[in-house]
Order: sequence, then structure tokens, then C-alpha cells
Amino acid sequence: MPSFADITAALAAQAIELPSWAFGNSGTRFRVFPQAGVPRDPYEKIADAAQVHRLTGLAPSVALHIPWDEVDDFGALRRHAEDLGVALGTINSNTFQDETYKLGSLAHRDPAVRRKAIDHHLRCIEIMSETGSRDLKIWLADGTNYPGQDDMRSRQDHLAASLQEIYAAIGGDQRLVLEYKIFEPAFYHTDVPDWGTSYAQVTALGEKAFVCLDTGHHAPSTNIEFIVMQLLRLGRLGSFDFNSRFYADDDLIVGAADPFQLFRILVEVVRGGGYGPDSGVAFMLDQCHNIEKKIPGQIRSVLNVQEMTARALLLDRDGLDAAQRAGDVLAANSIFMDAFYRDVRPDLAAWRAEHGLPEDPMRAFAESDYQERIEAERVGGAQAGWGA
Ligand code: PSV
Ligand code: MN
Repeated sequence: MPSFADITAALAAQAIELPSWAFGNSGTRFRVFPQAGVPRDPYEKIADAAQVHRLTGLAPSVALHIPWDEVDDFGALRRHAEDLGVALGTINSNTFQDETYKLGSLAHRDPAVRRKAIDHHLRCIEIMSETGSRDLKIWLADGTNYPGQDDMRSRQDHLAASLQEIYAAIGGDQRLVLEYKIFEPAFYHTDVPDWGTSYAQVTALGEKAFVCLDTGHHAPSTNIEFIVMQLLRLGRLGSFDFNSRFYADDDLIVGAADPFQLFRILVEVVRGGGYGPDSGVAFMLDQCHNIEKKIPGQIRSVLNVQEMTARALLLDRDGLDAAQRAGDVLAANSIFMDAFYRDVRPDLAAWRAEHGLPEDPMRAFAESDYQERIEAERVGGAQAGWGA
């Protein structure tokens, strides 16, 4: 079985991208509970994200959502981020909040609506060159609520043509990632409901198009690690949107609802060559902190990913392989479970201390005055929120 010392080089390379929207107010369709100190603009969101990286060393970039994070000067926002020790990351497009998109965007039957949605993505690509971002992430709310409402087949064709036009604008070192989601806001059919549809659409585009897997976007009981394995095998896993869920797309803290599932996913990531800076797989969070404080919510999240990654890296692959070859079902399963039950927290704490990081980043944040300061300073102005 590998020792903790065997995996520290791999752990040191871990990078998890934070979503700018995790720092703004969010809620459910029933109520948004505003929190004191919440950022009023993208600059303040990035300042908060930088705290997570400062205390964990795990979160060197921040994803933006357009238009939520529109600013006059993206070069200035980029410099602001760099001054705080982080980079601007994935640009997320948004075609789900405009009146025009009520019946769809890139898959809409009206060419004028599709034009508007395509132009929005071309604008996002322009922003990517200013922010230095590699990935354009597309998630579409497109779908229908009632059988017969629209022609699913032609919508798929419209989607393919729209994506082709967007893809043509993607730069040589940029990528397009297409996220799928089983349902919501559409309740009968969704135009990109599953990994297979996303895979079919991105492979038709070319080598710079990949699938984004959001862990909250599947039917209950879906074997997500199987999808991870398959997409890695096919060379099309571009990124993760990590979060956790009990019921639907709950957007809770990753690893909170089902740590074992997170472990199983990460085992397949490591097995399939999806871990590490050269793997081409981006680890991102896509979460909302509706009732807990946002910065510690994000710190807890990246630590959860790190802990499960360490356990996945500690899996005794040789032993597992031998047990599998021998057809020893129980031995194979117990080797797998040994890695899951391994408590890596003391080793990680000591390792952080050796690297000039707080042993316990949650406590370090609680003991800092950052939360108090933002609550005192960020008075007046409109607080940022999911959707604004
Ligand atoms: C959709 O539910 C989604 O997962 C997409 O990634 C969006 O961009 C994000 O949530 C917004 O919270
Ligand atoms: Mn997502």
C-alpha cells in the first residue's frame, strides 16, 4: 500500500477552481437569505476567493459567469486577481435568464433567438482572451415542459449548428466544454440531458470540445464514476462541476452528502489519467452556500476534495489488480474500502504546516478578522447574488 509520502508530489499539484457565484447571495425559489459582507461586485468576489487559496493553497483560479461578472475592464479585473495571487478561469455563458430564451437559446427554432445566443457566446470568447481563460463552459436551460411542445429532433440539429459557429471562434489554446443536466428548468425534455448527448455534440465539433460533468446533474442512483471512466477512456472529459446532492441539483458542499461517491469518482479519475496539471481535466466547484457562510463553505469544499483525492491516490493499485486477476471479490473490495477508510487528515495537516499553510484552514479563517472586516466594510451598494 502506498504511504502518504508517496503521494505528496501529486497532492502538491492539485488545483480546484472556485465559482465566483459561490460568494454572492443565493437561495432557493422560496427565499434568498442575504448575508452580511457579501461581495457587491466581481472584484470583491475575487478577493474572497483569494482567501480560500491563501489558506489552503488549493484554489488558484476563479470561474466567472457572464453577464453576472461583467466589468468595464477585464484586464483590470485580471490584474486585481493576479495581485491577490489567483487567476481568472473558466468563462460560463448564461442563456437562461433572458426573456428571449423562454423557449430555448442555441436550440430554439427561431434563428433570431439562436443568433442572439450565439453572439453572447462570441462575446464570452472575446472576454476569455482578456481574462486569459482557457475554457468556455456552456450549460443550456433549453428544453420543453410538455410532450409535443416542440420538435426534439430539429432542436438537436439547431443546437449542433449553433455550437459549430461558437466552436469556430474558439482559439487555438482554448476549449469549449458542454455541460449536461437531466432536467430543470425544463421538466419534460432537456436538449443536453446526459453525457451521451454532450459527447455526441462535442465530438462533432472537434478536438477542442469536451464534456463537463456536474455531479448534481444525474438521476438518483446513477453510477457517476462509470461515466467518468467512460469519458476519460474516450478522451472527452473536460471538467467537473463538483457539488453534492441528496435529491436533485442541490448544489451543496462537495463530499457532504456522499463522501464515498466522491471517493469512487476520484478513484476513476486517477485510474483514467484524469488527475494532474497535464491531464486536461479541470476540477471546478459549482455550489451555492445558502445558509452557511460562503468563504468557509468554499474552504470546507476544497478540503473535502483534497482529502478524497489523497485517499484515492493511496489506493493499493497493485494489490487491487492482483485480487481482481485472482477473481477474489472480497479481497478486491476490502483493498478498495481500506483506501476509503484511511484517515488522511492528520497527514494533510502536518503536510500543510510544512508548506507554510495553516494546519487547519477552517480554524485559521475563523480566527482571522476577514469575515468581520468585510461585514463592517461592505455596507451600501447592491449585494451580488446568483442571477445578478
Ligand atoms: C446549471 O444548473 C449549472 O450547473 C450550470 O453550471 C450553471 O452555469 C450553474 O449551475 C449556475 O449555478
Ligand atoms: Mn454546473
